[in-house]
Amino acid sequence: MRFLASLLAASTLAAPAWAGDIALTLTNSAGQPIGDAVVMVRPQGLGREPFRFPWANRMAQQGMKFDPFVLIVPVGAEVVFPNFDPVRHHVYSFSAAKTFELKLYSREETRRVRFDKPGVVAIGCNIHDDMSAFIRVVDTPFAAKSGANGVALIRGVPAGQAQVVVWHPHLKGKAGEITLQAAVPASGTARVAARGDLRAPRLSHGAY
Ligand SMILES: [Cu+2]
Repeated sequence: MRFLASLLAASTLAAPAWAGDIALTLTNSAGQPIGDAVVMVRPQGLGREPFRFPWANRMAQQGMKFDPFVLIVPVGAEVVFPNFDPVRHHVYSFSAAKTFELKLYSREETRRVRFDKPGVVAIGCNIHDDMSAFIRVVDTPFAAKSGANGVALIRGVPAGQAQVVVWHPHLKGKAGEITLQAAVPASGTARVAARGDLRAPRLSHGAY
């Protein structure tokens, strides 16, 4: 019994005692799913402890494209930019959240950039105008990207009211974002629906 009590005390310290998942589905007004949206959940009492995501902080150039199109990284993350193409790329951003430039480099060479402010960083290539990608720098560990089915699953959110922000680089509306409130259950999954429409992508990266 004493063992069980100390086990419970330990798990309470390690993670919120009551936490649920949020499954957010983003569709357009025709009911079609929207992938590559970033869903950021801010529960009440969100801490400032450092965190990391299970995916790599990596924006590759492969097949004359950036991969992935949208990358979520924690604030303060160092992102690598490996080039797997047999040609040179010249990666840059003029975004307020991070302005940088990685001068021409060639196959397999890797450069790193630190992203120290939350926000949207639009990435382009000076040589190939149609190359476009986005890094969303976030200050919440409760963030995920929607898949091709429009669903983003955020696990282990402390129970209670939470703010949910959905962002996609081509979403119509203010800052490309939709803000919702959700009630996170003490266990199990809250299903949340969001609706938005995409505009035609702009090749100039001036929006951010
Ligand atoms: Cu390029």
